[in-house]
Amino acid sequence: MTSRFTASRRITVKVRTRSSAIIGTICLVASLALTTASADEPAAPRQAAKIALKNVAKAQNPTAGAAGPGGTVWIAERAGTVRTLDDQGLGDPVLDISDETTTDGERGLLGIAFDKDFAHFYISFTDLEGTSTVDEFAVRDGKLQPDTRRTVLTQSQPYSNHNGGDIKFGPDGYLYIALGDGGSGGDPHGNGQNLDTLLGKLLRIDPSGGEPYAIPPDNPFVDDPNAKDEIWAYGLRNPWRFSFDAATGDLLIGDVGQNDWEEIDWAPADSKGGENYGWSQMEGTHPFRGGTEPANHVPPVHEYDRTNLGCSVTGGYVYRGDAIPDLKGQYVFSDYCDGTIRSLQIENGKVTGANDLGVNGGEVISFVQGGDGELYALAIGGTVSRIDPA
Ligand SMILES: [Ca+2]
Repeated sequence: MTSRFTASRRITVKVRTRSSAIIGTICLVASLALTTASADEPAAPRQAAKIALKNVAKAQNPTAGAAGPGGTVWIAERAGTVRTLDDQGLGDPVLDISDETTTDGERGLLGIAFDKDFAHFYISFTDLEGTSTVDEFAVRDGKLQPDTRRTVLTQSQPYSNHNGGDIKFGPDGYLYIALGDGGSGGDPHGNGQNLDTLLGKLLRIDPSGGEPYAIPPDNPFVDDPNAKDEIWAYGLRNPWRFSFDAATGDLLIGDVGQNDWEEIDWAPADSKGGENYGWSQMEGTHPFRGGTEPANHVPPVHEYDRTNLGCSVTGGYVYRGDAIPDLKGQYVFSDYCDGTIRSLQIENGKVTGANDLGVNGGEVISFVQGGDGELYALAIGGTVSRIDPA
């Protein structure tokens, strides 16, 4: 089991060879399909976009980020600070909770998010007991209002790892919260498949609809007395980073594997929720330790093994910026242990192309989508890079 924050980077000279072989196979299949191509055939895979990483700032162990008001990008630092990136670089902290969190295990300040119109700001962190915590601040004139801070949701953690921690607002205006299976290894408590715990789940709540929050009435398990009402999707191990496609609303989750398989999960924008992504009966598309595939298992849209491609997937975003036309509509992601920036072309929930974008972002811990749709890669060592055209 690889700890997200301590794994050393591996040298991966075989990556390009392997990726080219995959792309070659896909191209062959696509060209054979051309003879019978019709409107509902998947689009032919595109060539890899040419990108470069532009170093725009140095942060202190950045873990997460969010598009902020006024074209800014807000960066969360693991030890508990939040700083704002603008044309002048990274400013002084606008928030400091460093006396309320620790950085042991996989703990720290792990996620930040704004709601629509930047009215509220949310932080996701582990507290001094390791409890996953989501707090809210009101935002006025682009500034946090410290005296409005309140705790929205907490979840105690049996172990220091697999906290998940990402938070994002969906296109439906609800707050989604990713929680890992609670940790250790192999999901010893069976949390992934247990609908009576928030661990190993993607949650969906309405933080403005009640105190401390309301349950959206169409959440998938509200009528099931044996399931937590907050649950949107389950069977997740450590959904460290997830995102919604800014154009389509589709959901993409990077779920970190146990020993063998890293996976990207996908759900369409019109999903009613309730997806079972399989953990810990399944690791990717493979039964885990003799597990039985659940009848409702939603397999990953993409998985990769750990022989050369990494050991801890870092979920990213579907690129919807303007700077790199060839990258438009492609899902950009990486791996913490490998650092290569990669992209997937996804059509109707099927991967139709996979590219190695030929640049390495170091220990890529997270991606951030700016308000203009451009993407940033965060390396835990501190580098904040914008993904630019080459
Ligand atoms: Ca899975």
